[in-house]
Amino acid sequence: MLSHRAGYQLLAVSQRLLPALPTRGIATSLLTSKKFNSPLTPDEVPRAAGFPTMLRLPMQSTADGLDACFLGIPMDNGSYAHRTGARMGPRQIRCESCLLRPHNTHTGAAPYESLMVADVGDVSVNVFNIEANINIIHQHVASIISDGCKPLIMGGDHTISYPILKAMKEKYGPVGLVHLDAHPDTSKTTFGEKISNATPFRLAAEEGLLDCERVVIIGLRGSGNSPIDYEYGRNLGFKIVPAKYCWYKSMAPLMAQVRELMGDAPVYITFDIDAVDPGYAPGTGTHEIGGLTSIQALEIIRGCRGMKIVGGDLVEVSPMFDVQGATSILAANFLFEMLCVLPGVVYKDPPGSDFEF
Ligand SMILES: [Mn+2]
Repeated sequence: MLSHRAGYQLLAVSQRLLPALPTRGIATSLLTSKKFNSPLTPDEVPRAAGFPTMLRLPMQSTADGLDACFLGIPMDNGSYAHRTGARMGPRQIRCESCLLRPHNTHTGAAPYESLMVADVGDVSVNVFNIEANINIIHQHVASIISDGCKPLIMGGDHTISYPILKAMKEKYGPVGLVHLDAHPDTSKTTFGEKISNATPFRLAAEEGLLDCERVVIIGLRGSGNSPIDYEYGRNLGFKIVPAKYCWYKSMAPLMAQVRELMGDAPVYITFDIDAVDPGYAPGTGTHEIGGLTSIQALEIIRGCRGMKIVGGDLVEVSPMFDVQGATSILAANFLFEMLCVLPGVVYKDPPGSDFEF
């Protein structure tokens, strides 16, 4: 497995070749006494250089010593969409994530001064066998969370949330769920099969993986298979927020209510990129018009601050249908925002506006 050491070597080489460059103490802090991992900055190594780890973080093969990690699950053989390709999501999100910087200037979050974070690579999935993948993903995630590391997971199609939630339930008990999606993903079967990206939350509910009264689905819309597509979850206690109730509004008041509902118990975030309008997120399999804006999605993730978040995923980015990487850049930003709301992240005063309006 490739290590971040290569990045350090690049750094050392560049500083030998360019001694006049201001170093601002970066080299010594990175190589010696840094308490937490830091992403490479473009002052050290240009964005187009080096290995494209998530957010330019160091890479390691296990979650040892980590408070949080980024994990890829490049699986799309559970996809029910006619536009597949989400297996390429983790790779493209990592590539586009090289744009991001370490501080969340707009919320004040300083995740790399608060948590030990790294990219722990990808789950080696079986490209032919969905049932095998359920076990592979379950066991892999279980090993990552065994010491309390909080995984932020890049899909992959939405099937992956089912085995992830199996691992979460074993560690934390039934979890609350903040679920952003155009679709409820609670179908009984697809093509007679019980496991697909249309069924993960029915399976999770059937197996007791969810604290159903603390499940909130935001962004539902589009044509349906029946007039009662949303009723399966609702009958179990899921809270439903169809997209039309979000139109023209800030999500901050909604999230205040969601935080109250979630209380102090564990919460998992699952974010299907198709919750966002295809105008912002074209690179996905199942477009539905009238979706959330990128601003509303930010408000929802930022509104999760204060919850006992134990992990999250962002799924269904399909780079082949992406326009100039826009969806992957959006996904990279949303995953960074999820990192920023994990418990323990320190916040500093963000810059205000000089006008109130
Ligand atoms: Mn979904």
